[in-house]
Amino acid sequence: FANTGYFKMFTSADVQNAAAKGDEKYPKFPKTFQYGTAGFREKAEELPHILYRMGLLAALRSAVKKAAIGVMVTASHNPVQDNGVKLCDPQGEMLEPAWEKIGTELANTDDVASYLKKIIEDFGLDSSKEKPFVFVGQDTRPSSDFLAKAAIEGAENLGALVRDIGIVSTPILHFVVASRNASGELGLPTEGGYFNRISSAFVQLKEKEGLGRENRNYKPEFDFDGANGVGADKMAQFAKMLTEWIDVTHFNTGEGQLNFNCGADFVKVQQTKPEGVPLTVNRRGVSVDGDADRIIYFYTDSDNKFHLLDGDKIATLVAGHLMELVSASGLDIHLGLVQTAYANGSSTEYISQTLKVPVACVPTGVKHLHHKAQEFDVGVYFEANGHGTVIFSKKATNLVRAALENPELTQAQREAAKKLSLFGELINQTVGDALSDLLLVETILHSKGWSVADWDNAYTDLPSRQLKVTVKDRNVVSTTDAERKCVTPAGLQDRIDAIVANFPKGRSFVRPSGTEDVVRVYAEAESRELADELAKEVARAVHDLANGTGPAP
Ligand code: G16
Repeated sequence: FANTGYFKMFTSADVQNAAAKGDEKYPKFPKTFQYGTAGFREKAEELPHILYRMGLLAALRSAVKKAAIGVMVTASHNPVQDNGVKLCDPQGEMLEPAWEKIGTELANTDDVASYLKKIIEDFGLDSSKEKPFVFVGQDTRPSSDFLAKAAIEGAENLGALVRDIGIVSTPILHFVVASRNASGELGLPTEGGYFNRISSAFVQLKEKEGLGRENRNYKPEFDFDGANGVGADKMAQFAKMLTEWIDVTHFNTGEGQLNFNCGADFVKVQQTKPEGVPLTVNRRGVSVDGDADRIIYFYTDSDNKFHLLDGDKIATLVAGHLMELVSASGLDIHLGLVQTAYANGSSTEYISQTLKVPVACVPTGVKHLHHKAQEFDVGVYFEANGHGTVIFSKKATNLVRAALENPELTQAQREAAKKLSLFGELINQTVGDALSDLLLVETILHSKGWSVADWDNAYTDLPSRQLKVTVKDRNVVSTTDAERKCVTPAGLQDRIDAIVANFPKGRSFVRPSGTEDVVRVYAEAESRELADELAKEVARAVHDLANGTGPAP
């Protein structure tokens, strides 16, 4: 190795030592674990060995990719007693599926040293020029600190350099990883770098519009529900930086229990306002989830009717606005939108028929949406639960960049291109980011001069209902066709079809959750009562045919 710059890494002794230390300090919890929709999610006390092993895995992944990797300790929307861990790949994207399998095997093996040696051999990792580099972030759960330390120990015991960035939202961790690997393109790879990049783009967009704080029906005031999690503190930081433009009243800032009767998942699933936020007619409310990667808007009208503006509404607002800018710029950029089976039927119709934007449907999980969105020049993707973002391809970014300097374009075309470029900075393109999405929505509403009701009126959602059914083993339910059809247990899809046929505008599907030990049921129909009834009947069918536990729905 003399003068080559290479040094020996992951020697047999290092690996043996790292595995032995883990086995001793973090013994395996007797259960089979699986890397699910968003990593491992379990009761916190079952997780220490998983965290240690994911630290080991992150070190190896970093060595394979020759880039920094992220480890986020969070269970996001789950209750406070749960926790979890997900790994983030070099460009801030979710861990590659082939490595989810490796993660699952490493989590369950009884012989960690042999398994690590196999990865090292398979990927030829015995020497390197650089040490592995791992960022570790955590949410505000009481168990997160201990679990983050286990991950740090795992990574360090395999020789990685670790930067512990403390309590951050999941999207901040993703941004920092992407930024560290982007050689300065995204600014500083720190939390400060994140705040500066996004708030600076926000202010520049506002100044470009030249409209002042208010514009027609748009007012800068809104209520913010932080789900008693990390989003509360991070929103407070944005609010402080942007007082000239937004006027935020903060609720659920940590005084109550995380995600309990508040937060984006609660508001979306229960279709009601979060506890703690006062009811003020026609005032915008915003809820984020426990790690601030999902966002939901809501308001109550003068007839006391609650309105939810979920990921579908955000996707349509954003796609519509970006389409306008693309056509004003005259650039050859194709925009597409990605949804999941949870997308309200009305939203899909509005997107394809009115906005004339191509729509794709993929299985639940940001990784699937992100991947599909990469097929478009500009890909907008949102799950109905409020998890989503926009990604600009290299082609779109280069076209926009070139347009800024192109003297052959009109002033109006260059202005549109400049706005597109600023949107590319305002948006955290690595992953769904509640706070970046919030500033994106506020920018568009402001520019259009819309109140929350104006936005809501673009199209009317079909009433929908989601239920959870607890069963003996949720994996007996399997699906196909982007989760819209169920393959097993035998007979369940036929039952669902027969039930749905009795409901005008009825649609329903079931799927095993990847983050909770339940089977999820989704239903929509012509009226609220019918949607509720459809969901209940389908839930009963699941309970009957998939070994439901507890009383039938
Ligand atoms: C995670 C995933 C989302 C998914 C949600 C629910 O969100 O990142 O893509 O929609 O879980 O998944 P499931 O229905 O499989 O339980 P979060 O915000 O909890 O990380």
